[in-house]
Amino acid sequence: MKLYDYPQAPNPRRVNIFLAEKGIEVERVTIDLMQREQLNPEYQRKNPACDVPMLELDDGTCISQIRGIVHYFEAAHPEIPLLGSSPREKGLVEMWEHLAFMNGLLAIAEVFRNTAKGFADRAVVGPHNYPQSAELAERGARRVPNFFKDFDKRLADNEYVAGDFYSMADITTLVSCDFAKWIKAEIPEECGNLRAWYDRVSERPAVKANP
Ligand SMILES: N[C@@H](CCC(=O)N[C@@H](CS)C(=O)NCC(=O)O)C(=O)O
Repeated sequence: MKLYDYPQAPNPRRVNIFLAEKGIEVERVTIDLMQREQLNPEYQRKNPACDVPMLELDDGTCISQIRGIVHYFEAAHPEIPLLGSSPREKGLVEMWEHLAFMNGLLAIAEVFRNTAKGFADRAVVGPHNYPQSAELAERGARRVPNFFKDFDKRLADNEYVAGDFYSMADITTLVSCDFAKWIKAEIPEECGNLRAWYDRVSERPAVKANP
């Protein structure tokens, strides 16, 4: 089994923290995004989405998309559940992880990918090239403070993002908060609940091992 990885990037970091929390070791192959190795024909044959992370099983099956990868590992290694235990918990983890990805990580990516020089023709992840859009960058910049506020509100009454247990929803929210620094956005002072949660989860060994 091999995990195609680029640990400097936010999305692979989500899976790397998840695996570290579960204590799972996997052989890694680096796909250098700076060299655009994700677009090499050989990699594209394995992963038509042209992104990282991607998991290749010993029988040659290739699973990309973080949801696919974490569900594979959760089913194969159910101990230390990170996608919830009961039906209620599983539903809440899916809900809050998806919201963190859509309204946090993707809002930040909307700014980053539509402004960073090296992404002039690569505003969207995948096999197709798209030009940058100043309007999307501007919209993303308006969405990011709302992500912080909405998650601050959620954490006013909950110890963790999905409830009273640590989960993949925390991992994606944490990675989004760190990714925000790439566009010079920080958790605002007034978001005290989110800040306290951020400080707490940042201390976890799995997070520290995957900075
Ligand atoms: N929706 C994907 C996101 C993966 C993704 O966006 N990965 C980025 C790195 S953070 C990537 O591979 N980028 C390739 C590129 O920029 O062309 C997932 O859930 O796995």
